[in-house]
Amino acid sequence: MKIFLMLILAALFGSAAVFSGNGAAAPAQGMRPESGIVEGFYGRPWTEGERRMMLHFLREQGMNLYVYAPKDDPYHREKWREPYPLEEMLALKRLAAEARAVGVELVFAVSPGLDQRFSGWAGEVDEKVLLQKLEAVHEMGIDRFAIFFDDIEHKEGEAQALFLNRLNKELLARSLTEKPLIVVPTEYFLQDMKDGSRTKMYTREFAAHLDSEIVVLFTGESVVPEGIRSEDMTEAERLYGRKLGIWWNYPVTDYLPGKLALGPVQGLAADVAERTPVFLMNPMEKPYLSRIALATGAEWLFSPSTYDAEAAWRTAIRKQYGDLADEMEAFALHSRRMEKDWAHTGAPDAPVLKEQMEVFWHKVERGEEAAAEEAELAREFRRLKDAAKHLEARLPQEILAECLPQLQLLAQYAEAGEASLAMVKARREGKSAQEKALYQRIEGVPTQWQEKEEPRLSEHVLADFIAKAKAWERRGILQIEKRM
Ligand code: 14T
Repeated sequence: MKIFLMLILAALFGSAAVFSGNGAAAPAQGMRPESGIVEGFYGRPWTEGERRMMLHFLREQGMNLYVYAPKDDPYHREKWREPYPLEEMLALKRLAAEARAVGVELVFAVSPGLDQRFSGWAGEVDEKVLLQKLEAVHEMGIDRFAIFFDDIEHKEGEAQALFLNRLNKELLARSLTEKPLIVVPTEYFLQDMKDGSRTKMYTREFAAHLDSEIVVLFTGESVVPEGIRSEDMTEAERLYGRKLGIWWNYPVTDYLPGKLALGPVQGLAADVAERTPVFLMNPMEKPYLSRIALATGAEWLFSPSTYDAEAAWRTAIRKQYGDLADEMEAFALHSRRMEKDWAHTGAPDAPVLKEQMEVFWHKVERGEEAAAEEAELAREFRRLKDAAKHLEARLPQEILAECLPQLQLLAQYAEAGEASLAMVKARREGKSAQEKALYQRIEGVPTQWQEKEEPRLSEHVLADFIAKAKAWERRGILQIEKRM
């Protein structure tokens, strides 16, 4: 009887090990893909403490991968040939130990593509140097590796693939790892894979030569897309001739660091979760505030067909912010959408309030009675101002340090919103001195931005409301001057 039970257990765990050992295969029926984050943003790499916090957080969310790939760690990318200094080596060792203790797998990535050479003697030298680097990292207790070729000039598909195949084999042969490499090709989104003959050639050559067990990551139709449709996945799978892992670029904000991505993960088709072997989210430079989006991403991955982004978002905030949840939700609602020429993603900022504001201005501009709308907006501005003040006083300092400028901007917008309402009312009541004084209170409030680093939020809602109020007042003044 005992032996029989052991046989069943061995069969169960044995087969699970076979599947989880092969990252390239589609997840077996009913098996969860591997999941977690890729610390893969441009900007200040996280501290050791932040990374430890994140390891624990991932485990709590049921995720199991942490890919180490900070673009601005010089030893990851620019100075990839150089070994880590002792201090940083030891920090990696401590992190690897923590990851093991927590039950999250730490994957170490190198991005050698800026100047790696693939042929001749120089090619051999670079390959040796890279292997030595991974060997040193392995000695620190890390036994899974990744190579990223994103964001580089030269794309030599065949040379990259042949190099990756050799490296993959060598790592396995030397027992530095038991799992195939994870890689990002130079064309990692659909527009690039398909556009132009030159680029098409890269993907074809890379795919044709790359060993089928190597795991390729994909971001969707663009670097930062609205979502991933089932068809996008099918097409990219066809182009790369394998199931693809996902590198999801939300809540990352490196291309617009003045805005915080505090919304839910959304736009990912349910069957994407069932087809991908690996789901990785690229977070913000701000690890604590990244947890809202990351928690929703985990929720999507584990219940893709019933996933409700808005509900998951509220739940994540409840869980993470306890008795500050109402205030945090009010704040976060104004900082979800990421938009910048080539990047468009995330849930809209405060869409209901935006509608109410549009109704208000519509009526005001026609000289119609808007008392109900005005009262409603006044209540909302008051609530936002209180929330901002409350959060500024009560948020744990490590979280406050990540959002103080944006919280202050929220308070400033809420106050300017109140002033705007009062200004409209003063005009109606013919109190022109008061109207003018109120205008002066909103005049200097920022509603346009020069630098991507400048704090911003609610661009199309609160900022837009203040901008409209300014324009409305200026038009009014012009008309009065004309009559004089
Ligand atoms: F490897 C990739 F999947 C990827 O997304 N690479 C980078 C990533 O490190 C960065 O955090 C992310 C968001 O900015 O986008 C990729 O980097 C780019 C790509 C661009 F097309 C940065 C600027 C670009 F114009």
